[in-house]
Amino acid sequence: MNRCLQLAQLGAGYVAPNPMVGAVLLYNDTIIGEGYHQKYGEAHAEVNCINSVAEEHKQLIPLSKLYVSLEPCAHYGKTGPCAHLIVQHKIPEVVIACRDSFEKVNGHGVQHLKDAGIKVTEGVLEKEALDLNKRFFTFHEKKRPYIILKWAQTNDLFIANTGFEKLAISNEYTNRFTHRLRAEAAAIIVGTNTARYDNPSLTVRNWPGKNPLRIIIDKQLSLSPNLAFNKQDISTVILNFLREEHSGNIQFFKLNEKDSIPDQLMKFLFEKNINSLIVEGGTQLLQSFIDLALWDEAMVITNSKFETGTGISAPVLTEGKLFQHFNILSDRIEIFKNLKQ
Ligand code: AOF
Ligand code: ZN
Repeated sequence: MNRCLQLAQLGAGYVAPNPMVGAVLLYNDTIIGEGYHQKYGEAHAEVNCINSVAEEHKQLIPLSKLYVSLEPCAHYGKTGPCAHLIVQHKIPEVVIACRDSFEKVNGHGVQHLKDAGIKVTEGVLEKEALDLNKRFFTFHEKKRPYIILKWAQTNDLFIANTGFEKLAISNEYTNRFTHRLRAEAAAIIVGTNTARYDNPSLTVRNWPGKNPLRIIIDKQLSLSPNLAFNKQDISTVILNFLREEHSGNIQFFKLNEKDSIPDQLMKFLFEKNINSLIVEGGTQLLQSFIDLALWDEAMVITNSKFETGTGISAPVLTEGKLFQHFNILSDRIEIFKNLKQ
Protein backbone atom coordinates (compact mmCIF):
# COMPACT_ATOMS: atom_id res chain seq x y z
CA MET A 1 0.00 0.00 0.00
CA ASN A 2 2.95 2.30 0.62
CA ARG A 3 3.97 1.70 -2.97
CA CYS A 4 0.41 2.55 -4.10
CA LEU A 5 0.63 5.87 -2.24
CA GLN A 6 4.04 6.61 -3.79
CA LEU A 7 2.67 5.91 -7.26
CA ALA A 8 -0.46 7.96 -6.59
CA GLN A 9 1.62 11.03 -5.80
CA LEU A 10 3.16 10.99 -9.26
CA GLY A 11 -0.21 12.32 -10.43
CA ALA A 12 0.03 15.40 -8.16
CA GLY A 13 -0.90 18.52 -10.08
CA TYR A 14 -2.27 16.63 -13.12
CA VAL A 15 -5.39 14.77 -11.98
CA ALA A 16 -7.52 17.34 -10.12
CA PRO A 17 -10.44 17.42 -9.55
CA ASN A 18 -9.98 13.65 -9.52
CA PRO A 19 -8.08 12.01 -6.68
CA MET A 20 -4.51 10.74 -6.91
CA VAL A 21 -4.67 6.95 -6.96
CA GLY A 22 -2.04 4.19 -7.17
CA ALA A 23 -2.46 0.43 -7.67
CA VAL A 24 -0.17 -2.57 -7.41
CA LEU A 25 -0.80 -6.18 -8.43
CA LEU A 26 0.96 -8.77 -6.33
CA TYR A 27 1.50 -12.42 -7.22
CA ASN A 28 2.71 -14.15 -4.06
CA ASP A 29 5.25 -11.58 -2.90
CA THR A 30 6.20 -10.24 -6.30
CA ILE A 31 4.83 -7.13 -7.93
CA ILE A 32 3.72 -8.06 -11.45
CA GLY A 33 1.94 -4.80 -12.28
CA GLU A 34 1.64 -1.23 -11.10
CA GLY A 35 0.00 1.94 -12.25
CA TYR A 36 -1.45 5.26 -11.21
CA HIS A 37 -4.00 7.81 -12.38
CA GLN A 38 -1.79 10.05 -14.51
CA LYS A 39 -4.05 12.69 -15.96
CA TYR A 40 -7.58 14.00 -15.47
CA GLY A 41 -10.02 12.30 -17.85
CA GLU A 42 -7.63 9.46 -18.65
CA ALA A 43 -7.26 5.88 -17.41
CA HIS A 44 -7.64 5.12 -13.72
CA ALA A 45 -4.90 3.53 -11.62
CA GLU A 46 -6.38 0.01 -11.81
CA VAL A 47 -6.53 0.12 -15.63
CA ASN A 48 -2.90 1.23 -15.91
CA CYS A 49 -1.86 -1.37 -13.36
CA ILE A 50 -3.54 -4.27 -15.16
CA ASN A 51 -2.27 -3.03 -18.55
CA SER A 52 1.29 -2.94 -17.22
CA VAL A 53 1.42 -6.69 -16.59
CA ALA A 54 3.87 -8.33 -18.97
CA GLU A 55 2.46 -10.74 -21.57
CA GLU A 56 4.10 -13.76 -19.93
CA HIS A 57 2.57 -12.86 -16.54
CA LYS A 58 -0.99 -12.27 -17.73
CA GLN A 59 -2.10 -15.78 -16.73
CA LEU A 60 -1.12 -14.92 -13.14
CA ILE A 61 -3.68 -12.09 -12.86
CA PRO A 62 -6.51 -14.39 -11.60
CA LEU A 63 -4.13 -15.65 -8.91
CA SER A 64 -2.99 -12.22 -7.72
CA LYS A 65 -3.95 -9.66 -5.12
CA LEU A 66 -4.71 -6.07 -6.10
CA TYR A 67 -3.72 -3.23 -3.76
CA VAL A 68 -5.32 0.12 -4.48
CA SER A 69 -5.17 3.37 -2.50
CA LEU A 70 -8.85 4.24 -3.15
CA GLU A 71 -12.03 2.20 -3.43
CA PRO A 72 -12.33 1.15 -7.11
CA CYS A 73 -14.98 3.15 -8.92
CA ALA A 74 -18.34 1.66 -9.84
CA HIS A 75 -19.70 4.36 -12.15
CA TYR A 76 -19.42 5.28 -15.81
CA GLY A 77 -17.64 8.66 -15.83
CA LYS A 78 -14.99 9.72 -18.30
CA THR A 79 -13.78 6.11 -18.03
CA GLY A 80 -15.46 2.76 -17.31
CA PRO A 81 -15.94 1.31 -13.81
CA CYS A 82 -12.76 -0.19 -12.32
CA ALA A 83 -14.72 -2.54 -10.05
CA HIS A 84 -16.15 -4.22 -13.19
CA LEU A 85 -12.68 -4.50 -14.70
CA ILE A 86 -11.40 -6.25 -11.58
CA VAL A 87 -14.27 -8.73 -11.73
CA GLN A 88 -13.69 -9.36 -15.45
CA HIS A 89 -10.04 -10.17 -14.75
CA LYS A 90 -11.10 -12.59 -12.01
CA ILE A 91 -8.80 -11.04 -9.43
CA PRO A 92 -9.70 -12.92 -6.22
CA GLU A 93 -8.58 -10.40 -3.60
CA VAL A 94 -8.52 -6.59 -3.30
CA VAL A 95 -6.93 -4.48 -0.54
CA ILE A 96 -8.13 -0.88 -0.27
CA ALA A 97 -6.79 2.04 1.77
CA CYS A 98 -9.98 4.11 1.94
CA ARG A 99 -13.47 4.54 0.54
CA ASP A 100 -14.27 7.01 -2.23
CA SER A 101 -16.65 9.64 -0.85
CA PHE A 102 -17.73 10.70 -4.35
CA GLU A 103 -21.43 9.86 -4.08
CA LYS A 104 -21.58 7.80 -7.29
CA VAL A 105 -18.90 5.46 -5.91
CA ASN A 106 -19.06 5.54 -2.09
CA GLY A 107 -19.48 1.92 -0.99
CA HIS A 108 -20.80 0.78 -4.37
CA GLY A 109 -17.31 -0.19 -5.57
CA VAL A 110 -16.71 -2.39 -2.53
CA GLN A 111 -20.21 -3.87 -2.80
CA HIS A 112 -19.72 -4.74 -6.47
CA LEU A 113 -16.49 -6.60 -5.65
CA LYS A 114 -18.04 -8.44 -2.71
CA ASP A 115 -21.09 -9.42 -4.74
CA ALA A 116 -18.73 -11.06 -7.22
CA GLY A 117 -17.20 -13.10 -4.39
CA ILE A 118 -13.97 -11.10 -4.19
CA LYS A 119 -12.28 -10.89 -0.79
CA VAL A 120 -12.02 -7.21 0.16
CA THR A 121 -9.86 -5.79 2.94
CA GLU A 122 -10.33 -2.12 3.79
CA GLY A 123 -8.50 0.49 5.86
CA VAL A 124 -4.84 -0.33 5.16
CA LEU A 125 -2.86 2.96 5.57
CA GLU A 126 -6.21 4.71 5.60
CA LYS A 127 -5.02 7.83 7.43
CA GLU A 128 -2.21 8.40 4.93
CA ALA A 129 -4.55 7.82 1.99
CA LEU A 130 -7.13 10.26 3.35
CA ASP A 131 -4.42 12.86 3.87
CA LEU A 132 -3.04 12.38 0.36
CA ASN A 133 -6.42 13.20 -1.16
CA LYS A 134 -7.50 15.79 1.43
CA ARG A 135 -8.52 18.16 -1.39
CA PHE A 136 -10.76 15.59 -3.09
CA PHE A 137 -12.40 14.36 0.14
CA THR A 138 -13.04 17.86 1.49
CA PHE A 139 -14.64 18.87 -1.81
CA HIS A 140 -17.06 15.94 -1.81
CA GLU A 141 -17.79 15.87 1.90
CA LYS A 142 -18.03 19.63 2.61
CA LYS A 143 -19.12 20.79 -0.84
CA ARG A 144 -16.32 23.33 -0.94
CA PRO A 145 -12.60 23.32 -1.83
CA TYR A 146 -9.82 22.41 0.61
CA ILE A 147 -8.56 25.79 1.82
CA ILE A 148 -4.89 26.47 2.50
CA LEU A 149 -3.96 29.84 4.02
CA LYS A 150 -0.40 30.81 3.21
CA TRP A 151 1.70 33.76 4.18
CA ALA A 152 5.31 34.77 4.89
CA GLN A 153 6.10 37.03 7.82
CA THR A 154 9.17 38.74 9.27
CA ASN A 155 10.46 37.61 12.64
CA ASP A 156 8.61 40.58 14.18
CA LEU A 157 5.37 39.48 12.46
CA PHE A 158 4.94 41.88 9.54
CA ILE A 159 3.94 40.79 6.03
CA ALA A 160 4.61 44.06 4.18
CA ASN A 161 6.07 47.52 4.67
CA THR A 162 3.73 50.27 5.81
CA GLY A 163 3.62 51.66 2.27
CA PHE A 164 2.69 48.13 1.06
CA GLU A 165 5.90 47.87 -1.03
CA LYS A 166 6.82 44.31 -1.90
CA LEU A 167 8.91 42.60 0.77
CA ALA A 168 10.93 39.52 -0.20
CA ILE A 169 10.69 37.60 3.06
CA SER A 170 11.22 33.92 2.21
CA ASN A 171 14.31 32.54 0.46
CA GLU A 172 14.50 30.99 -3.01
CA TYR A 173 14.40 27.41 -1.70
CA THR A 174 11.28 28.10 0.32
CA ASN A 175 9.82 29.67 -2.81
CA ARG A 176 10.28 26.39 -4.69
CA PHE A 177 8.33 24.70 -1.96
CA THR A 178 5.49 27.23 -2.13
CA HIS A 179 5.39 27.02 -5.92
CA ARG A 180 4.97 23.28 -5.59
CA LEU A 181 1.99 24.03 -3.36
CA ARG A 182 0.63 26.28 -6.13
CA ALA A 183 1.16 23.56 -8.75
CA GLU A 184 -0.95 21.22 -6.62
CA ALA A 185 -3.74 23.77 -6.12
CA ALA A 186 -6.70 24.30 -8.40
CA ALA A 187 -7.09 27.99 -7.52
CA ILE A 188 -5.33 30.81 -5.72
CA ILE A 189 -6.83 34.05 -4.41
CA VAL A 190 -5.53 37.46 -3.33
CA GLY A 191 -7.27 40.61 -2.11
CA THR A 192 -7.28 44.02 -3.78
CA ASN A 193 -4.38 45.58 -1.88
CA THR A 194 -2.13 42.60 -2.48
CA ALA A 195 -2.92 42.68 -6.20
CA ARG A 196 -2.32 46.43 -6.31
CA TYR A 197 0.83 46.84 -4.23
CA ASP A 198 2.49 43.45 -4.27
CA ASN A 199 1.58 42.96 -7.94
CA PRO A 200 1.92 39.15 -7.87
CA SER A 201 1.84 36.96 -11.00
CA LEU A 202 0.35 34.06 -9.02
CA THR A 203 1.92 31.60 -11.46
CA VAL A 204 3.97 28.43 -10.96
CA ARG A 205 7.56 29.31 -11.86
CA ASN A 206 9.90 27.62 -9.42
CA TRP A 207 8.42 24.15 -9.77
CA PRO A 208 7.08 22.17 -12.76
CA GLY A 209 3.31 22.05 -13.12
CA LYS A 210 0.12 23.81 -14.09
CA ASN A 211 -0.90 27.31 -13.04
CA PRO A 212 -3.88 27.44 -10.72
CA LEU A 213 -6.94 29.50 -11.62
CA ARG A 214 -6.15 33.00 -10.34
CA ILE A 215 -8.86 34.82 -8.40
CA ILE A 216 -8.60 38.50 -7.58
CA ILE A 217 -11.02 40.49 -5.44
CA ASP A 218 -11.62 43.89 -7.01
CA LYS A 219 -15.06 44.99 -5.84
CA GLN A 220 -15.16 48.30 -7.72
CA LEU A 221 -12.93 47.20 -10.63
CA SER A 222 -10.39 49.82 -9.64
CA LEU A 223 -7.22 47.81 -10.31
CA SER A 224 -4.90 48.99 -13.09
CA PRO A 225 -4.82 47.02 -16.37
CA ASN A 226 -1.02 47.21 -16.10
CA LEU A 227 -0.85 44.84 -13.14
CA ALA A 228 0.86 41.47 -13.69
CA PHE A 229 -2.31 39.37 -13.47
CA ASN A 230 -3.80 41.27 -16.44
CA LYS A 231 -0.84 40.60 -18.65
CA GLN A 232 -0.57 36.84 -18.93
CA ASP A 233 -2.62 34.31 -20.84
CA ILE A 234 -3.76 32.48 -17.73
CA SER A 235 -7.31 31.85 -16.55
CA THR A 236 -8.25 34.51 -14.07
CA VAL A 237 -11.50 35.45 -12.36
CA ILE A 238 -12.16 38.91 -10.97
CA LEU A 239 -14.70 38.94 -8.15
CA ASN A 240 -16.51 42.25 -8.24
CA PHE A 241 -19.78 44.10 -7.71
CA LEU A 242 -20.20 45.49 -11.23
CA ARG A 243 -19.66 43.06 -14.04
CA GLU A 244 -20.45 39.48 -15.11
CA GLU A 245 -18.54 38.03 -18.06
CA HIS A 246 -17.61 34.43 -18.73
CA SER A 247 -15.50 34.45 -21.86
CA GLY A 248 -11.78 34.86 -22.44
CA ASN A 249 -8.84 34.44 -20.07
CA ILE A 250 -9.98 37.12 -17.69
CA GLN A 251 -13.53 36.52 -16.52
CA PHE A 252 -15.70 38.54 -14.20
CA PHE A 253 -17.90 37.09 -11.50
CA LYS A 254 -20.42 39.50 -10.05
CA LEU A 255 -20.93 39.25 -6.31
CA ASN A 256 -24.14 40.27 -4.61
CA GLU A 257 -23.91 42.77 -1.77
CA LYS A 258 -25.96 40.81 0.76
CA ASP A 259 -24.11 37.47 1.19
CA SER A 260 -20.53 37.29 2.49
CA ILE A 261 -17.75 37.12 -0.10
CA PRO A 262 -16.29 33.84 1.25
CA ASP A 263 -19.77 32.22 1.09
CA GLN A 264 -20.31 33.32 -2.51
CA LEU A 265 -16.79 32.27 -3.41
CA MET A 266 -17.26 28.77 -1.97
CA LYS A 267 -20.45 28.30 -3.97
CA PHE A 268 -18.80 29.56 -7.15
CA LEU A 269 -15.76 27.26 -6.72
CA PHE A 270 -17.90 24.23 -5.95
CA GLU A 271 -19.92 24.80 -9.10
CA LYS A 272 -16.70 25.18 -11.09
CA ASN A 273 -15.38 21.87 -9.72
CA ILE A 274 -12.40 23.59 -8.07
CA ASN A 275 -11.34 21.33 -5.22
CA SER A 276 -8.54 23.35 -3.61
CA LEU A 277 -7.79 26.98 -2.94
CA ILE A 278 -4.71 28.80 -1.63
CA VAL A 279 -5.43 32.10 0.08
CA GLU A 280 -2.21 34.09 -0.37
CA GLY A 281 -3.03 37.44 1.18
CA GLY A 282 -3.12 40.04 2.28
CA THR A 283 -3.76 40.19 5.96
CA GLN A 284 -7.34 41.40 5.61
CA LEU A 285 -8.42 38.55 3.34
CA LEU A 286 -6.53 35.90 5.34
CA GLN A 287 -7.99 37.19 8.58
CA SER A 288 -11.52 37.07 7.18
CA PHE A 289 -11.10 33.33 6.45
CA ILE A 290 -9.56 32.80 9.91
CA ASP A 291 -12.39 34.67 11.64
CA LEU A 292 -14.96 32.49 9.85
CA ALA A 293 -12.92 29.35 10.74
CA LEU A 294 -13.16 28.69 7.00
CA TRP A 295 -9.81 27.01 6.40
CA ASP A 296 -8.28 23.55 6.57
CA GLU A 297 -4.56 24.19 6.63
CA ALA A 298 -2.32 27.21 7.22
CA MET A 299 1.27 27.44 6.07
CA VAL A 300 3.11 30.17 7.93
CA ILE A 301 6.64 31.04 6.89
CA THR A 302 8.69 33.10 9.33
CA ASN A 303 12.13 34.38 8.38
CA SER A 304 13.94 34.38 11.73
CA LYS A 305 16.74 36.60 10.41
CA PHE A 306 14.55 39.40 9.07
CA GLU A 307 12.95 42.20 11.10
CA THR A 308 11.45 45.46 9.82
CA GLY A 309 10.35 47.07 13.10
CA THR A 310 7.21 48.40 11.46
CA GLY A 311 4.80 47.48 8.66
CA ILE A 312 1.52 45.73 8.00
CA SER A 313 0.85 43.16 10.69
CA ALA A 314 0.57 39.51 9.72
CA PRO A 315 -2.74 37.71 10.30
CA VAL A 316 -3.24 35.99 13.65
CA LEU A 317 -4.34 32.36 13.78
CA THR A 318 -6.83 31.90 16.57
CA GLU A 319 -7.32 28.15 16.19
CA GLY A 320 -5.16 25.48 14.70
CA LYS A 321 -2.88 22.69 15.77
CA LEU A 322 0.76 22.63 14.70
CA PHE A 323 0.94 19.59 12.47
CA GLN A 324 4.39 19.83 10.92
CA HIS A 325 7.36 22.20 11.06
CA PHE A 326 10.79 22.42 9.46
CA ASN A 327 13.40 24.99 8.50
CA ILE A 328 14.71 26.01 5.10
CA LEU A 329 17.82 28.10 5.92
CA SER A 330 16.50 30.91 8.14
CA ASP A 331 12.86 30.34 7.14
CA ARG A 332 10.78 28.40 9.61
CA ILE A 333 7.82 26.69 7.92
CA GLU A 334 4.91 25.81 10.17
CA ILE A 335 1.87 23.91 8.96
CA PHE A 336 -1.25 24.14 11.09
CA LYS A 337 -4.49 22.20 10.67
CA ASN A 338 -7.87 23.53 11.66
CA LEU A 339 -9.34 20.89 13.93
CA LYS A 340 -12.70 22.65 13.95
CA GLN A 341 -13.24 21.73 10.31
C1 AOF B 1 -10.61 4.69 -9.31
N1 AOF B 1 -9.33 4.76 -9.70
O1 AOF B 1 -7.52 5.89 -10.37
C2 AOF B 1 -9.43 7.12 -9.81
C3 AOF B 1 -10.78 7.04 -9.35
O2 AOF B 1 -14.58 10.70 -14.80
P1 AOF B 1 -13.80 9.48 -14.39
O3 AOF B 1 -14.24 8.24 -15.06
O4 AOF B 1 -12.30 9.68 -14.49
O5 AOF B 1 -14.13 9.22 -12.83
C4 AOF B 1 -13.71 10.13 -11.85
C5 AOF B 1 -14.09 9.62 -10.48
O6 AOF B 1 -13.54 8.32 -10.29
C6 AOF B 1 -13.53 10.48 -9.36
O7 AOF B 1 -14.43 11.49 -8.97
C7 AOF B 1 -13.35 9.44 -8.24
O8 AOF B 1 -14.58 9.19 -7.61
C8 AOF B 1 -12.95 8.20 -9.01
N2 AOF B 1 -11.49 8.17 -9.18
N3 AOF B 1 -11.31 5.83 -9.08
O9 AOF B 1 -11.14 3.61 -9.17
C9 AOF B 1 -8.70 5.90 -9.97
N4 AOF B 1 -8.85 8.30 -10.09
ZN1 ZN C 1 -11.93 3.74 -11.65
